[in-house]
Amino acid sequence: MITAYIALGSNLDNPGLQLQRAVDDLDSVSGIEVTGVSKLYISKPVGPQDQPDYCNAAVEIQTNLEPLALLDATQTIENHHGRVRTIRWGARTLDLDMILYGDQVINSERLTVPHYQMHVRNFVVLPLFDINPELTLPSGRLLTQLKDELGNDGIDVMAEQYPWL
Ligand code: A4P
Ligand code: MG
Repeated sequence: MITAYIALGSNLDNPGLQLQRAVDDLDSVSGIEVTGVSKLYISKPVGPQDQPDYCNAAVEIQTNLEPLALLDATQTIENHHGRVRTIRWGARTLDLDMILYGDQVINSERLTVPHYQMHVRNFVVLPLFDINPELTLPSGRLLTQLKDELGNDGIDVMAEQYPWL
């Protein structure tokens, strides 16, 4: 079993509920068990500003799926949530990003892990910190250090304890 971390984001069609359902969807995949869930956050959009605020969260999972099989599973869930891919960084019903997969570094056509934007996004780092404040990245950097650097600009807690709603 590998411990992996998935970041969740949504800013369309009842975002909080989209994320709550996505946690349950992930847990019901064969080969994935959700073992930690962050607080639920609301955050200002990064990228195009003419879109609604986002709900963001993260989960810790134990999985026996290989990285690409895990990506297939998360993309299937995105599609079931009515995800339509149009504008880069544009509005979406559900975005599931693989942030960490054990301590592996992956650079393939379909997959970059750790996620290439994680160290500039407090809406990814704060939820991970809720679940595992001791986390160390494959590079050796401490999550707690990233969290201090990024601060709390543009992000607030919406709900503390899962189930959030
Ligand atoms: N891909 C490569 N690495 C990964 C990975 N680690 N996890 C590939 C998931 N996918 C990965 O993703 C495009 C391709 O990236 C996939 O087909 C996969 O093979 P996508 O989800 O289809 O496209 P996207 O989400 O529009 O692009 P991208 O770059 O993933 O966008 P982001 O970075 O997810 O940005 N503001 C706030 N406040 N909160 C947010 O959650 N999210 C975004 C989306 C913008 N602004 C935001 C938020
Ligand atoms: Mg994405």
